[in-house]
Amino acid sequence: MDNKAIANLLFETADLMEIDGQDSFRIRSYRNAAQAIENLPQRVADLISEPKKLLDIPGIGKGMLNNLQELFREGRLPIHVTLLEKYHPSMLQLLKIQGLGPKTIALIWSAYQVSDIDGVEKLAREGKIRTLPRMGEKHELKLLKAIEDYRRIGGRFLIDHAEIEAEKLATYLSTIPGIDKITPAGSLRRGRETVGDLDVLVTGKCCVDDGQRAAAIQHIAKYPPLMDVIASGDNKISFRLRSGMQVDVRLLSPESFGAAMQYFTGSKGHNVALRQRALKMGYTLSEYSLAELAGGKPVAGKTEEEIYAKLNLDYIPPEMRENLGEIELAAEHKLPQLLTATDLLGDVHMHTVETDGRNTIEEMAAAARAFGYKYMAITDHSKNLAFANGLDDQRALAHIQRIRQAGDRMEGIKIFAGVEVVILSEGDLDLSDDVLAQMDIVIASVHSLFNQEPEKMTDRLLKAIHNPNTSILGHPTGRQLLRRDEYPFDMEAVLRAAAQNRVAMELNAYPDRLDLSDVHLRHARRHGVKIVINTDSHHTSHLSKIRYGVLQARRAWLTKDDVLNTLPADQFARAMKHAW
Ligand code: DGT
Ligand code: CA
Ligand code: CA
Ligand code: ZN
Repeated sequence: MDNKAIANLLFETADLMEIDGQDSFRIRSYRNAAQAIENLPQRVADLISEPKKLLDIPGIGKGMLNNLQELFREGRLPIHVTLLEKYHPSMLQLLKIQGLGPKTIALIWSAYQVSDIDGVEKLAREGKIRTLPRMGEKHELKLLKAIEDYRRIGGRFLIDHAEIEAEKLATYLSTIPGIDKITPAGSLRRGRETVGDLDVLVTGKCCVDDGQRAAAIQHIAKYPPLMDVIASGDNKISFRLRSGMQVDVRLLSPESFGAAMQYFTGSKGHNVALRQRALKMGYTLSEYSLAELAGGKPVAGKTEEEIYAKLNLDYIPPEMRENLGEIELAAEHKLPQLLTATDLLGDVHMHTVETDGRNTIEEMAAAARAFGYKYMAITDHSKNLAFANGLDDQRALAHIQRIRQAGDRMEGIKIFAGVEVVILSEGDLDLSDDVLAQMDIVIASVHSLFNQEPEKMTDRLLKAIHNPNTSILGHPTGRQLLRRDEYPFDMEAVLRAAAQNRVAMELNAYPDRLDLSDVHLRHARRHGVKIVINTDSHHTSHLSKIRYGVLQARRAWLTKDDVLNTLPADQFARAMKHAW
């Protein structure tokens, strides 16, 4: 079990205890331990045989130590099991509804003994939630909306989560004798921002012989994080992981591996269009091969490249396979030269211990240099973000001075001094103009009051864009994937203003944001708006998340020219002052 899984289990237990009306001190101790474990650099699994070290961690006392030891011994936490028996596992799903916390759930339970989403939705529709203590019609409507949102996005996972699960599974699969290749397909390979289920393709000698294949499938069924097998066949097994994620693994012969990769990478729309093209050219395309219509003789199948080539197409990168015109371009040999990770020369949105980051200026800079960047920027928060200890004018000036001094000492990387300034409710920035004018980079972001009327939000963003100090509009739509929708505003007007004022738009690569989305990025590109891809790192380990941004950029067909942080440092600095 990794730290994240342990922390989740403890958070869940605390929520269930709260629903159960248990002692608040005890509940807090579970939450504290969960938080401590979530942030722990070492793995609890590695420390479990050294109780002293575990007890040294603030938030973990004797009782919690016993819990953890029991968890590793038995694979379960008795109190968690007991509470789930009492309230039914559906309670955990109910806890995932936004705005529905343990307190409200306890209220609902004590009045109606309902512990599942369908049941709560029915109560709300019947007007039976508004009559509960401290509830009203407004709460009831909000709850119905939250349930609707959950249904829409529920069952999907963030791309980094899917990637980690795919890597863990690949490590396990690699121990099967005779295995040669293990590759994720489906939406993960296409780089979609969220992933429904994980599709994993496997090939090698183990997949050819019937007996070996059956043994391999049996082995996969014993994968420790597996919760239950949904279906198992001759060359395929589908199962659910404890995290709730569903996985389809297919074992394929090497002759048809390319055809299978093509088929299972999708998207469905791309595949349908490709199959039509094949038919017109006298072929059939299946998950096994590209074959002649007459006689069925296979002409390609080992690799994707040969399949596309036989169809007179340039190779189409997986990120583009959404049937949005890529097949036509590939036929005319006009596919764009998509941005690659190595095109990026810097990451210019990161935080330090001065506000809510976890590392110092020097540590972030050293990490960025080790990552291979030529430049980077420190852009800590401004004062309106009080919970992040945001900078006021005075601290902001002192901070950029420290950043510049660090830059003078640092070799091999250019450090820009910037700020991530809050866009206030009317569109003003919350640091004074003459302070902002001293920055190399000003990222202006909305961090509060997301519920404004669309017209008001549009005016707010337009005003921020018109501020001559603004270089970049940070995470422009404010969405948080699987959690919070974009705030509504007139994107068209904002893009036009950004293009006119030469203000760049951010592609925030943090996997729970990916903001702008691929769809908006495509739109931005049509308007001639330049993009800056940033991680918004709060820790040195976050820098590598840039790759999720690169994937979205590729999905939006962006090239090096569309992205400002591919420019050399001096040109990039000018671009941050609207000169490009
Ligand atoms: P997801 O899982 O919702 O994030 O999205 P995908 O794209 O991974 O979809 P999934 O897992 O249902 O299927 C994986 C790929 O397999 C899909 O992208 C294309 C292919 N595929 C699945 N079902 C069909 C089908 O009925 N027709 C065609 N042409 N392709 C299919
Ligand atoms: Ca899938
Ligand atoms: Ca699938
Ligand atoms: Zn930030």
